Amino acid sequence: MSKETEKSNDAAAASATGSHALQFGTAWQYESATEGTDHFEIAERYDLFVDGEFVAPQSGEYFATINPATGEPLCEVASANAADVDRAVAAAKAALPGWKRKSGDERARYLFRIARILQERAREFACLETLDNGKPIAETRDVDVPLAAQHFFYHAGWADKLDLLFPGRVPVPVGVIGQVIPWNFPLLMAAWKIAPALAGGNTVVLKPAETSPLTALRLAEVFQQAGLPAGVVNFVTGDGATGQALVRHPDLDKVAFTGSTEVGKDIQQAVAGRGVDLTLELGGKAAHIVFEDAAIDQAVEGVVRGIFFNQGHVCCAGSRLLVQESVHDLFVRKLARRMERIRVGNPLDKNTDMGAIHSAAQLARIEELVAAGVDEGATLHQSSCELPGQGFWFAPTMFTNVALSHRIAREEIFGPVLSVLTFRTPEEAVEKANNTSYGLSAGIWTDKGARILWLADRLRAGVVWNNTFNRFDAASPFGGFKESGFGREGGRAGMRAYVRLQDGLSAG
Ligand code: TAP
Repeated sequence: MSKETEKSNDAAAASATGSHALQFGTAWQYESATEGTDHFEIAERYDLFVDGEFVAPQSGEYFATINPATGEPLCEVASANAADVDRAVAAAKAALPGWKRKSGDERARYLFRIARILQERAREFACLETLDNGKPIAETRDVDVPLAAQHFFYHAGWADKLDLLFPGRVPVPVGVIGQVIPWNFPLLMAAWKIAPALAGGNTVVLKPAETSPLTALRLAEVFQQAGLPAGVVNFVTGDGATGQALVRHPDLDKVAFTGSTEVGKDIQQAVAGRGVDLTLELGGKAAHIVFEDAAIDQAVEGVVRGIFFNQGHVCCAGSRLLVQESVHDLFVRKLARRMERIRVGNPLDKNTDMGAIHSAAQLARIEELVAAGVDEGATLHQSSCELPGQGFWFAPTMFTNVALSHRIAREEIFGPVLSVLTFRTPEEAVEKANNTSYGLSAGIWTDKGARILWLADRLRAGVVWNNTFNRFDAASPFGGFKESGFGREGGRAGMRAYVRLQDGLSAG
């Protein structure tokens, strides 16, 4: 047996037993009962992706990326300093004239090709995302990767129809775009940012989050495979300092950021007065409102999806449940019973519902806020599930007897923790739902269509889901009000953020 086969068999056995022993630079096997076996490699070390190739960082520094399910390092990744960022921006700037000269039809063909390759390599991407992020394979396989491919398909469709999007105006590219993304949907957030930028004729430098860079680097391989011209997309990996250097670079025409409200405010100051376009997709504390006339069992499922999907590491998570007082006890009883059935464990197991908390730092933040909830007098309910001994884990958690003033009702926990409040009238539901500095999303469960319209009109949230939650589509714009940011991603509104509109008349 070759060394490689030996390693991959060890990895497969480890994943099957739930003990993911792993070394740097290993090979992985993902076995599916119905679809055969996939095999892919994780290199020992990844460089920056600049001007169409992988290059060693001028910083000479690398950092480890960790598998959250084990706490063990997966591999090393280059840390870009200001000089590396400068090189990447220079590559994007040099590539801009050639890329924006291409016809919309030509740009569309690249995007279609990228989307198709992503689909062909879907299982490899799903496994890699699960290993680097900790989220369950059922989610990376059914949500993250298909939606990432959908974003490239969708924006390929716009690339040659921009004139139809903006009738009477002439859409032109913004220019060189600096993009910074978080760790909770690493591949999907990269797709949300890159696809519209390329469709609009812009070039890109993107910084993935320090703790989840691997699928962006593999996306770079897809771009090579698709023959995307050198420099059109560049990836600089690193920590917050790399992000700071990027958003402050003088040659950017636009910054697009997804992440925390705190960092969003810092970026707003950094770009102020520079004539740089800015879009911010920030945090949230969504109200999920359940009326007594709702289909209660379906609403319970919706609430579970709203807060426990992706371990609650979701900006639009339904983290504040507002339930009508008359059905509160029944609803909480059903929810507590349902929480017991959430399977928490090995993210590579297809039957797992909830995977690992993404990092030790995020786990510490969740623990701190849960302790604050207990101290402030809310009642804690936790699933009795057994948590693995290694890695970062937190059980599905719910608080009842929560007051609006409690930290768990105000601050974004970004974990599998639900705060339950009550209301009596629709007016009170709206008042409580809007009593937050955030305004990203909200959900409504009721049998009455008129009530949905009445509430949706009054909720200060960029996205309002009705009798469903956490549904995404490339054609549907996504973004926030208030401290959840501005600008939209997806749909026509998302495309608008990646073009500037000129007016002009031609002679004759
Ligand atoms: P942040 O700590 O804000 O980090 C986001 C990204 O910014 C990371 O790549 C980070 O690098 C980088 N960064 C950190 N400091 C920076 C600075 N001063 N200048 C430029 N870049 C900087 O957020 P996070 O913890 O990764 O993600 C969770 C947050 O993202 C939550 O608040 C969540 O609600 C929000 N989020 C929002 C959305 C939408 S669409 N609204 C979607 C997903 C997540 P490092 O990671 O390397 O430090």
